[in-house]
Amino acid sequence: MDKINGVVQKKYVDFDDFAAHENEIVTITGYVHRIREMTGFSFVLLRTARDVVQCIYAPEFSDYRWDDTITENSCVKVSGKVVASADAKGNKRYELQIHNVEVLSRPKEQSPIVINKKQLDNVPLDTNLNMRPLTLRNPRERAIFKIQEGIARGFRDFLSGQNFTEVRTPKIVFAGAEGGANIFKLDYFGKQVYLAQSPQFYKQALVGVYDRVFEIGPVFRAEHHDTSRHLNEYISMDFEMGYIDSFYDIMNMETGALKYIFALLRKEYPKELALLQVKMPEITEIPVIRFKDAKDIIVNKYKKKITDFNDFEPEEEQLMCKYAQEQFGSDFIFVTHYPSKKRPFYTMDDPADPEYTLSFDLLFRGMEITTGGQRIHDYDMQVEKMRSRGMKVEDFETYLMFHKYGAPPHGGLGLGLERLTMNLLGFKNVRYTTMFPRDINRVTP
Ligand code: AMO
Repeated sequence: MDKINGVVQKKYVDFDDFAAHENEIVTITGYVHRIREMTGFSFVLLRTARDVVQCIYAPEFSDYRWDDTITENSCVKVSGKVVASADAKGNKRYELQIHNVEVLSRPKEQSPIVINKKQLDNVPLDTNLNMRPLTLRNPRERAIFKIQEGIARGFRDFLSGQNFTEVRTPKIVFAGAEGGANIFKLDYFGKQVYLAQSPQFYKQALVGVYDRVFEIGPVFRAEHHDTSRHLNEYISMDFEMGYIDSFYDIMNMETGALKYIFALLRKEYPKELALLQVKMPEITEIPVIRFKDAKDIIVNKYKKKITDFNDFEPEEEQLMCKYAQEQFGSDFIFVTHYPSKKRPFYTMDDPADPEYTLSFDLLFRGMEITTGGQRIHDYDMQVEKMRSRGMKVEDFETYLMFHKYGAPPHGGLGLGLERLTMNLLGFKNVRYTTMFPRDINRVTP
């Protein structure tokens, strides 16, 4: 009988290990990315999981003879000798002198678009998204999502180190947590239910269990407009923490998480950062401004006419980011004390001025990436606020169990992963930083 012992042997060498194998024969696997025939030899670029490795075929390296039927996008196993060379700038690098190529599979057709350059040249966004399984193979495209992986990983690592428990909450829910019309309704065996707009109710309940929780998961918003910053499904990085002194604890925790994330990217994702020419933000401290004061600055300094006194328009977010850059040299700015009218029912009003809330947004390079704040933890206060908003309290019985049976002062936030990635990498449309976007016109691939 066969038995499996769980010992996973590394079968092939990674490009990162080439230095340790200089002048040795190794085997690597990957896609044939590009073949360039020269006089007497050929460059064969091999696309491995994270690199494009330069391999060289020449008859003098071995008895192996190049098979002319090998095309780009063939999956191959290449053996050869690791040799040191220099790139155009004279930096040491490694390449592989081919001794053998084993073809594992061949593409049925040639790729309809050119993906084997550093970047997708002149491919319209729509085509890029229509052909995601293919376009994501482009080194620059895949680097976007490698960096995104690093962001989520940093968020998780940092919070785990701060005694947060990772949780997973349902996405089919009994009620919308965030209000507004952007909720997807679902027929659930004849009963109307919804797709979760956020894990809000659950993360609050779990503060009563673990004190500190976080979740990285999909949330759903039925956005009726086609904008460059809204998706119908996005990844929300949420946390919620109990026993806070004020919502400043939340902003501090987020600032710590961001510092950690950027340090992790610098350390472990330098290839992708270089490929995408990312301008990394430097965070020491993040300036904080009240919503009311921000509106004054927008009017007085930037001479903009305000049309919405309770929220920011996208252009106003841009102006506040400009202000943060000019005044503090910061890519980030926290805006606090948003008007109560525009914040969800669970938000704690400011006892000093109940028209405003103990809440905040974080703006980054021109756009809101986070909403957070302190929540109501007192049962009567929460019920009262729900009633004042015309909500049917009976419908929220299970949500209110948390408040009814004892809740600590607490708060948290939701950080949009695609938006953070978008503004970090300098894209103008959030679809570029969404692997398989869902918007009003798109549910495929
Ligand atoms: P909010 O609704 O402001 O707050 O969402 C939090 C963050 O999620 C991102 N985001 C979106 N990203 C892409 N497409 C969308 N349609 C979209 N909508 C929102 C933004 C935003 O800042 N429960 C609260 C958070 C909390 O207080 O804990 C909430 O969901 O980056």
